[in-house]
Amino acid sequence: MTNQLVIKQIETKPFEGQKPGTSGLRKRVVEFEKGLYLHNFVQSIFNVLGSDKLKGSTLVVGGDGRYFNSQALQIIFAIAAANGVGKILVGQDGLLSTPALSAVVRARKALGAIILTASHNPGGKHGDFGIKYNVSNGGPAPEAFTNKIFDETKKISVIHMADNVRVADLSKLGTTEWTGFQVEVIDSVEEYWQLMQTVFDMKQIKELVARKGFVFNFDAMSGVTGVYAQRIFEKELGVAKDCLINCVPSEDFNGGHPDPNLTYAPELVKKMNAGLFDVGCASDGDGDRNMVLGKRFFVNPSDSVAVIAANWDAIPYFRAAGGLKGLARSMPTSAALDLVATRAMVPFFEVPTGWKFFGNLMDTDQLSICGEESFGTGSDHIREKDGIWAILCWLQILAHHNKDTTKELVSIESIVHNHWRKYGRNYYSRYDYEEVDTKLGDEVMKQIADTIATKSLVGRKFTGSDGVEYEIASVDDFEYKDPVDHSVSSHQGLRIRFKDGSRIIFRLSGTGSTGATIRLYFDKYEQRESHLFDDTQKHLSTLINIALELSNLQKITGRNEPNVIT
Ligand code: VG1
Ligand code: CO
Repeated sequence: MTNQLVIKQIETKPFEGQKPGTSGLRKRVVEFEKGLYLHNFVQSIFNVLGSDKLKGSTLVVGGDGRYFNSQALQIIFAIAAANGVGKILVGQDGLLSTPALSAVVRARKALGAIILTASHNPGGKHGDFGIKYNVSNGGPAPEAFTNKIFDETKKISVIHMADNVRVADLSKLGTTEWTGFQVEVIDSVEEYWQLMQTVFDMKQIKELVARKGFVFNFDAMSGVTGVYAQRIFEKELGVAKDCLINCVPSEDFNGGHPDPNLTYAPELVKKMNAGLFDVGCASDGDGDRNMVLGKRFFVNPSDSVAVIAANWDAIPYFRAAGGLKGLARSMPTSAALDLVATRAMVPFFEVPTGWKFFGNLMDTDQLSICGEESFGTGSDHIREKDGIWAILCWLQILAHHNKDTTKELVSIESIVHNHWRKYGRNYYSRYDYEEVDTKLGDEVMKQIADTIATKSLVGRKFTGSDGVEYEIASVDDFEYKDPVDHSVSSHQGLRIRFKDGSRIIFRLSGTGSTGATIRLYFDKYEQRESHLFDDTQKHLSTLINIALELSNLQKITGRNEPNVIT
């Protein structure tokens, strides 16, 4: 006989500020630990879904293993049971990378998923925690849905929760049952690995890995992808164990900042700069971001998606699909991908920041490959960006260019250089000013928004130290109308565009948990062969100076330098 559910109604009061940002609700752990804070948000998700949809439904749940993951999972199980959910699929040890979770939702035709992660934000007791709802296509809930969740959090008064639902051991695969409700612990990697085998030619990648003298290194940054790397890179593809670093998921990411960029992945960057390996890769806490490095060479994420798109025919998945359906990038991402779309003569889309904006295009077969400058790359094999997939893409492209193993290795650097020679190069950089006082952050944005609103900037000319003249062609506040559901998203970034196509963009981050993070993005196209290999910061210095002058950022915030330069 199975256990009857013992369901209780718990009275609650709204918490302020439970508004999901770019990618779910992210706050300090101490916030989430406050009384019914998490309960309120979870019940609000279920209130939006409604009892009809929930009855007997399947939900996928998992997280990146950060502090509070295990407690949060048990709370979610108990609330789900009381709200009529029929089955929960949870990753072993509570772990599922964001892309793997998306894959499981699609493979199992689940109603949706709850992801527990604050992605690249630090974890641990004093770090961040986060929660995000994904819908039945496996992708992040659209804005209309997250707005409804927020509305519910403002009026919530009762939580439905089962008193006797607890899964004693999340490390053991298998099902625990109650009457009308079950929790199945699934292998965190298996279904994702099944999918990856339909996307790539694993045999070819395996041969590259085995190539004499070829060295590949992967840094999981103590996030969830350690589990995936051990299974996929080591067990399936034969990468040596000591080439996988920080591959044991840790509650506080070993005190690190699990953000795969030049600042926060110093161990790998140092080794790559020393020329120790041919390929070095890293991914973030929840496994949806990726960084790719060649020997002494950094692949800018905006270039990365462009090169993958230009080399689609190296990847079996796109060959099977008959080529590219379309390409897309987030607005602040460099325009390198646009050039690939033009040459390939496929539809191209520019969407606001955040992966949720790609979903509709993929669901309507208009989009194959997309990316964001923030180390996010993906395709329509799932509905999230996918770190391991991006790395496998690069390995496949390398394998494709190195079929003749008797010749010298065609390196990542040479593949990118050839890409620039063919398409021209978008010099690109992003400056992040983190944890700025919220008021000051708003002031910077207001000042630039006001200037933009007057349009007085149009026609203004600046001359750089190199004598090159920059003339402002247009200024606006980016607004996006979804071509599929026609929903409108406003205030998605302030843009200054120049006559030569160069761009400066100002945006406030929507993923931080404290203060404001101001992001400045710079993009400049260069076609002259003699200028294809300049230093990025030097090449962009005029644009950078224009941005700082127009925004008054340094004076208002008192910050002379950004925290992170990408
Ligand atoms: C950042 C990135 C954005 C990305 C988002 C979620 O958002 O800029 O491109 O989609 O993080 O990524 P924001 O609002 O802070 O600029 V993740 O890996 O944190 O889920
Ligand atoms: Co992430």
